[in-house]
Amino acid sequence: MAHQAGFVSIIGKPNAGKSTLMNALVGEKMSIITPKAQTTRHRILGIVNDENYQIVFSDTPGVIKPHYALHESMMHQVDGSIVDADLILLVTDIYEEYDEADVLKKLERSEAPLAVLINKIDQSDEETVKKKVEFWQEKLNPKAIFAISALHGHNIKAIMDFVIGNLPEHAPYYEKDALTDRNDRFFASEMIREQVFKQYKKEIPYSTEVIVTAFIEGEKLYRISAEIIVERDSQKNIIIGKNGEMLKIVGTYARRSMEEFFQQKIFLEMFVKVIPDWRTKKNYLKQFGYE
Ligand code: GDP
Ligand code: K
Ligand code: MG
Repeated sequence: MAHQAGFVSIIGKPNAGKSTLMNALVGEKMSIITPKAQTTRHRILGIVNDENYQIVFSDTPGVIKPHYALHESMMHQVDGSIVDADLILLVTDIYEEYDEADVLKKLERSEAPLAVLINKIDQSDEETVKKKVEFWQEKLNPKAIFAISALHGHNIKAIMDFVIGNLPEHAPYYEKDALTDRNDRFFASEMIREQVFKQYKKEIPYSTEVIVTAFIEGEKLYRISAEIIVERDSQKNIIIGKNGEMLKIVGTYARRSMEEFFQQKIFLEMFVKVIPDWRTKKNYLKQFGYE
């Protein structure tokens, strides 16, 4: 049998469950997940390898209207992932509303086979699911519609079968033991950012970037240094907290995630730095890896 390989883009609105789905499909925690919108800022690849196929899933930021330069970069990545796709999985929260202006417009430009995934059916009932299936049938007439729960792993197998059934014949794009295109530093910074999203309120997570400045793989432990970058002094004080308590909490949880992910003991040190309005400045965005 000829080898199959292809790019599968996971798109949808913020909080639909894209990152949860990607992790369920790949079986590893590649993408950070929080209840807040716009947690995912970069396109992240998760690769599933088998003797006969290689599926390259691509988790993307949620589709939004750009308000500042960082958002523009995020939407650029969504557009790119639609153009490159051999297959598209549109994830929708069963209770979210759709109109022509959002994701649908972006999909019109693609000829790739599309499956609509109606997610979070664990929070719903049969009647609502049936109505949503009809809605999507009417709206997009996709190749397949699945009612799923990414969180509980419901119908993940059906999606995998659909993907494999529609994957083009192609040589592998990546090494057959590759899990992702991202390096260890990226995952380390994402695990800190996940805690920033979980531990702080309001604009703090959106004003924060995390850069890993050192990643030293010792025999007994990894030494990781990171900068937490915020936009103002007041935010720096909030990040650190009274007597450094908040930063300590972030560090403890991030370190635990890293120890699980890397299967190594981790020594983590973090510094908080202010770069005024970094989100709106193209030179900083470029430096932080947003194209
Ligand atoms: P993304 O912004 O589209 O990447 O969404 P996330 O994967 O970050 O998930 C957003 C929130 O929805 C998180 O709190 C998830 O735990 C939750 N979530 C994702 N899938 C499901 C699901 O199938 N059922 C329920 N009840 N919650 C889910
Ligand atoms: K989210
Ligand atoms: Mg996400």
